[in-house]
Amino acid sequence: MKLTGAQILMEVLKEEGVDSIFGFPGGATIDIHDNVVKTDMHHYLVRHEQAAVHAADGYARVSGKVGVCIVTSGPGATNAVTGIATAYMDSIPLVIICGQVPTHLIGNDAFQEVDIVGITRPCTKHNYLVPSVEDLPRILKEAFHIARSGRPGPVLVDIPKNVQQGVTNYKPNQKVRLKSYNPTYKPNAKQLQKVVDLIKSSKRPLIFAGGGVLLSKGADELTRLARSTEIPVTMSLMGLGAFPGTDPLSLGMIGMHGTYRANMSSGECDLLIGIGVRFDDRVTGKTDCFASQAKIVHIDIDPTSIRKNVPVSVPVVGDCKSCLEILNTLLEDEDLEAMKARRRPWMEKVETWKQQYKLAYAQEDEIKPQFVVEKLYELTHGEAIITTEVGQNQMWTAQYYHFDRPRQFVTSGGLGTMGFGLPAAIGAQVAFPDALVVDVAGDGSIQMNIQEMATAMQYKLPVKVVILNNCYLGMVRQWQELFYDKRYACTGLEHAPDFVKLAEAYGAVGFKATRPDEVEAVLRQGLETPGPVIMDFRVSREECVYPMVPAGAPITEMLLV
Ligand SMILES: Cc1ncc(C[n+]2csc(CCOP(=O)(O)OP(=O)(O)O)c2C)c(N)n1
Repeated sequence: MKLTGAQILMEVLKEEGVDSIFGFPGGATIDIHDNVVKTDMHHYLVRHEQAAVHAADGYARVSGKVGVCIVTSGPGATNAVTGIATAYMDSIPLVIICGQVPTHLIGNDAFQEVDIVGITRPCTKHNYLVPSVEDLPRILKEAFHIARSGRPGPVLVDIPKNVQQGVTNYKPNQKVRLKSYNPTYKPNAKQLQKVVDLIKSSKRPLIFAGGGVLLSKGADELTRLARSTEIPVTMSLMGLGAFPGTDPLSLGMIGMHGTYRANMSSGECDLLIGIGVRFDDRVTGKTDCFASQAKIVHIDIDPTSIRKNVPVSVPVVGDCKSCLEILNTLLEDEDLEAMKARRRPWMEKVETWKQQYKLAYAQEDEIKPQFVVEKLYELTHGEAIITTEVGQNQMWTAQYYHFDRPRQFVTSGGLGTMGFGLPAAIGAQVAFPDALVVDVAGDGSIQMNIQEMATAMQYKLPVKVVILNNCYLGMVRQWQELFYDKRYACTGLEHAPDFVKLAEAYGAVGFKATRPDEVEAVLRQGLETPGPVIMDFRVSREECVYPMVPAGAPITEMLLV
């Protein structure tokens, strides 16, 4: 059948099962947007392109599907870059469709022309400038395939206007043939046998799980492995939810703001099994000292991430879920009871660390931010989908909201993008319209994409925003307090909008709490009020996130209060 480029795009999106698209139009996408509204797909018009990408990203993180967004050429495309880099760092599958000036104008400084393929080369898994309408179906199919397979990531497709308008013969459901791209899903059995041998001989093992476990949908297999062998589990920020946070074997988050027990365990374990992790510097601290007594096993689908940051004794390249399945099967033949008995002293030690330093704060006259997150956890029974902005709000959420299931916690881990949380919450709410979706925000970050309240209102997406309002760029202020003699350079946010009135200006509802005894009532009201809500909690201004490992120090050297 003969179709235009824009029509072909719709056909491929339908074939790929796309039901929701986030976008912002321009001259270079008029043909595409004109066709989107002729389909059954829902298009969500955001107020800024960065938000379109974050919303598609939030949608992808909670649903496990590929997120899709459409932005126009030039400023539309450059506005999208932060969102693309955010998804790239966290390995989130996205297809970003960009409008581009007609092919004959490319390279001529045409109106709203920018080399977005060049700009995004280092922050996309792959990207394409579509040279002709004949190439479009193949490229689109490849884009989806690359985005979701192997280590997932964002793929950008830049489509010139004449390609959108050009006509060609379209054959549905074309097969993808990419000779040079073959991710290794199936692990090497011998390597996994080595892992089993190490588990058998280890006296002090520790599992370190990351976002790769969630991306591979391997959380159940991880839980089985940990429970059958009774190995304690710590998680990276991106891995929270890969293993139930309330399980007795969970040590919580590791790293710069990790728990005492997790960080100490990593320092003293003799075997560290890293699964779907990057060994990011926020996790390892001083790398020479990280897990220095341990043999390190690294299981990952991306061979290039293995040995990138830490030395590894046993590398295993493969899909995390498949690797965990095989490990579980191999372990069925082992004497697990004897193994557990040998490790009793280790488990006792871990338990002592657990009791020695619990996450703690003192709720006094002012509202403590930790108290707000704890109450939120209590009132939502730990069941909400939580997104965060970036900063202290993000770390307190990671520490005090205990994530028991996969894809419940949505946060910008790798890039640490302020302004991520609200649009990501919108995307998550689109994926799960009936779920309670809450963005925990700082007063700084929320102002980076607050305009998306309008999007939430327009599409009746009842996201709730909890602002931990300390009138500071709190996380930076914390560093200034601890390492710069309290010189709070450029971090004061004394002038802020009245968030209650701002909510109302968007047609939403706002609440404010200034005293600890108001926290519960405001949360209850806010969560029960239909539609989008902003809750402004005036929290203790100079509260710090603890534990904290100073940058570059070993992670066992924590500042505890
Ligand atoms: C786009 C962007 N700009 C700057 C930063 C650096 N940064 C990291 S945390 C932080 C402070 C965030 O302040 P706020 O949103 O008020 O949250 P709080 O730390 O107070 O909870 C800043 C400025 C960043 N992560 N992202």
